[in-house]
Amino acid sequence: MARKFLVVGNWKSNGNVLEAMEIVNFLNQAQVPSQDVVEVVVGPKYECLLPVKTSLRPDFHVAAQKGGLESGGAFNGELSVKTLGCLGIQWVILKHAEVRQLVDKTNESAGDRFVHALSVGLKVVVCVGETLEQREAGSTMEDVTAQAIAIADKVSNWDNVVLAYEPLWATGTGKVPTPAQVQEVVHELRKWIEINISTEVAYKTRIIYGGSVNGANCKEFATLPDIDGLLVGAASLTPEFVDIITSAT
Ligand code: G2H
Repeated sequence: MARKFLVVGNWKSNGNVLEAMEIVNFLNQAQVPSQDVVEVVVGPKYECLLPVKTSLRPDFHVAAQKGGLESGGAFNGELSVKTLGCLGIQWVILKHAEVRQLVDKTNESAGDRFVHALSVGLKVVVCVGETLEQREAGSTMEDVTAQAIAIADKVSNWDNVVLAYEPLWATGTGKVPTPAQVQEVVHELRKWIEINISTEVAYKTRIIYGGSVNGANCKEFATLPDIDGLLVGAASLTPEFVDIITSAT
């Protein structure tokens, strides 16, 4: 089965409920390819999850931007995966580049969240990517595969895992890698999966690209041979996102 193109809009901590509803309004009216061709997911911040989930068209899905505690308890302010399930949320984004830089700094730190999310059937987008220093030092693949190893150590079934290659230096910065740079890393990552996990997992696991994607550059990333979708930050807050959804077709 071919890998279905996936477009994830990561709204980060932007906006309030009213602004989220404005985005929902233009998404609900958008003419986009059917969900058999392109899968669309949007990730509002926590307080917007339920309003967005209840108002968004049913062929688009909603992701939390964190969540991974198994259930309730004395974890002030944390989100449990069971709560996400009750809200009808089917996706979670973990280890986003900015989270990796500021909060969950080690490769291993999202491990339990990851396991809990998968155990309740959530689909997980997990981000990997190098810093500018690592790229300049020539250790990009070493760093990306170290992050992939920390994920692979926790996963036995890859059906609900999407990897996002998200170079830290291109995230929220407006700095854009060349398509060739993205293809090179993603191709190597898929090869690594094939050698270290299995050919089947390498073939079926979607790897998407994130980092300053916009309406003008989306097509050149969307059409790369090893890219199965896009993770979009700033541009997912604007109607440009609709062009990005259609970029693979
Ligand atoms: C980075 C992306 C999505 P931006 O992957 O989080 O953000 O498109 O703003 O760089």
